[in-house]
Amino acid sequence: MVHWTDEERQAITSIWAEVNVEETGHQALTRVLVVYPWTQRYFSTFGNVSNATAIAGNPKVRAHGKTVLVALGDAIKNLDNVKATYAKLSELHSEKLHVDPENFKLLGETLIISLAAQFGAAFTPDIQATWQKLMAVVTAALSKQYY
Ligand code: HEG
Repeated sequence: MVHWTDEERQAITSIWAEVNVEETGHQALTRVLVVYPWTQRYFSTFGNVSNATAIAGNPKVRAHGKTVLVALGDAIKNLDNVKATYAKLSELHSEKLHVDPENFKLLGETLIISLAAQFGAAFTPDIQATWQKLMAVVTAALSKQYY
C-alpha cells in the first residue's frame, strides 16, 4: 500500500484547496490534446479538437477537463484507497473507452505543468515531487483493470 507522510498530505491538500477544477482541468486537458495530438482521436464526439485555438475554445473539452479533475478530487479524498476508488473508472477506460493507459501519464505531466504555471515559486521541488507521486498512484489505479 502507498504510504503518505503528513508533509505529503499537506502538500496535496494545500495546493488542491486553491485549484479551480474547471480552469485547471481545462488547461491540463488542452495541453494533452495540443502537445500530444494523437490523443485527439479519443474525443471525436467533441467536435473540433484539431488545433490549439479550437481546443482552447471547445466547451466539451472544458467540461471534460472539469470531470477529470473532479474525479482527481475523489482520489485526493481517498488517498489511502485510490485503487478501490478508481476500480469502476479503470474498467470504463479499459473496456468501454479503450484509452491507452500511457495517456494517463501524459495528463499527469500536463496537470503538473499547469499547477507550476499557476503557483510559480510556491510550487516547490518538494511539492512537485509529491504531486508526481500522486499522479503516479492515480495512473497505476486507473490502469489496474487493464489486461
Ligand atoms: Mg477519462 C471519461 C476520469 C484521463 C479519455 N474520464 C472520463 C470520466 C471520468 C474520467 C470521471 C467520466 C466517466 C463517466 O462518464 O462515468 N480520465 C479521468 C481521470 C483521468 C482521465 C481521473 C486521469 C487523471 N481520460 C483520461 C485521458 C484520456 C481520457 C488521459 C484520453 C487521452 N475519459 C476519456 C474519454 C472519456 C472519459 C474519451 C469519455 C468522454 C465522453 O464521451 O464524454
